Amino acid sequence: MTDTAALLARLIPNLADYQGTDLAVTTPVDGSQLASLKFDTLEEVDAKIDRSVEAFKQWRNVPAPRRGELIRRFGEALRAHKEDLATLVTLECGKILEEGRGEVQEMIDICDFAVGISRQLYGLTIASERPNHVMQENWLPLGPVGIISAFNFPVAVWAWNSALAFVCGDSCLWKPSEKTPLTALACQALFQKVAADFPEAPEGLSQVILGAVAQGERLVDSPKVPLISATGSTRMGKAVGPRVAARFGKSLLELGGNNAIIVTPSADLGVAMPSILFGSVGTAGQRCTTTRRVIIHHALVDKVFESLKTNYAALGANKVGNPLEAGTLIGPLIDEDSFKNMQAALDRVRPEAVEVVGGERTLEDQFPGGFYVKPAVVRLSKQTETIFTETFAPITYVIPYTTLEEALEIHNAVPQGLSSAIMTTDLREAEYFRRNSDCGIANVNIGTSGAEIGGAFGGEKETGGGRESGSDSWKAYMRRQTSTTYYGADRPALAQGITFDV
Ligand code: UN1
Repeated sequence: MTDTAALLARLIPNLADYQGTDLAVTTPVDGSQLASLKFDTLEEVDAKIDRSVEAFKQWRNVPAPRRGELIRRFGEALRAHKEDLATLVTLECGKILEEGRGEVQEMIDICDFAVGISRQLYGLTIASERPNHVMQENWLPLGPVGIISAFNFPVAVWAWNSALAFVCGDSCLWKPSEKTPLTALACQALFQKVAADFPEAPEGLSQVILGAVAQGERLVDSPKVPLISATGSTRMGKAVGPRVAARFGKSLLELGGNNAIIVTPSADLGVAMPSILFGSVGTAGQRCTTTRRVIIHHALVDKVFESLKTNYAALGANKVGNPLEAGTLIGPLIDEDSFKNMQAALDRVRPEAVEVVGGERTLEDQFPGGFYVKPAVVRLSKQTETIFTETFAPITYVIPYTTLEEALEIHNAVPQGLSSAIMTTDLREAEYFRRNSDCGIANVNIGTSGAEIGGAFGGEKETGGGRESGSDSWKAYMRRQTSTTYYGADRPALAQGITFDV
């Protein structure tokens, strides 16, 4: 049994400072209350933004490798508190403890990556067309970064953004999901502890904003916050993107997915099946990278569907349960609304489906306040627009195809473009898929979810176009400046060969 009060006291020693009556924080495990919090008023949001501006003015002048040292120490603190933080992630968002640990590991990994990046914020030297001139491109700190995060990766996605933003010289304002504020307060407390022992870290370098839509909008609309990085539904992104654009801010959007795995006749099913299962039902279908569609060659579709049915029935019967207990593979949905959305999606598709298996609520007696479901697999004879919207629940749609060209057409027909995969042992099929998938992520013989931090993460179309985490995503947190220097002593030449003799 987890002693929740002791866990919270260890992770958030100042929890009393946040107590209030605006928000009852409950656990999806059984619906019981974990804490009751107050929201920031809009004036408090403004004051936090102003503090963030002041913090930025100091932090941007700290040498980047020193900024990296702060993140190295934060990574160490995460290592020391990994088990506690993973347990709180599980309690607050319901993912199984093993995945809670994976989420904290993802934070540790991005801290390590950011430490390396802190010594590699490279610009360019560019050949000038003029004598005795040199051109440079420099990357400079950007300013306060607003981070809006979702419940399903309550801490890792913040860390992707903040670890990079901090080494880039920015300050951060974090508006966590109302469903998962405690994990944010825990990270904030850990960060504050590390920053307190770091003389160059200004007060207000990292701040959490507690609130709902109004507080989020205040942050999004502030011209003092040059970058808003928002993770959530496409609906949320459609509200945030234009608001940030209206004030000429930059936005980094990570929105919905409708990810598919294509299973070709040459697929090794021993490789394919575990990837399909983890991608589809892992995290109870609540990842933006969850496999929602499996597009299977018609020669294999009966066999794979039967195998999925057998596996889903076994999972539904034995592996759904308390996410804190070892052996559980599928925890609860986040809340009742999510359960209703899942049922509504199944009801919509039922008239079009060849067969629907699973999807029922389970463990109601044991957890009357928790929403546990058996994973559902739906066989379709063809893809229809009914499944074009993302449902954040474990529903897998099976769709047959005949030619690989047709498979890619089915694949790309949805409005989202986050993650994709093909199961094949044929090099030509793999390369055709990579070149034709319209997603930001295109994997071969690996599922759609569970990306490593080293690659750029994000997607096209309604997924929002943002890239965060690895590769050169750090550039989103800096501003680019082009600078030309003349080091000659004669009258300097003008570009384009212009003469202008006064
Ligand atoms: C998300 O669901 O918002 O690739 C992020 C993955 C994880 C991150 C998911 N590394 O599934």
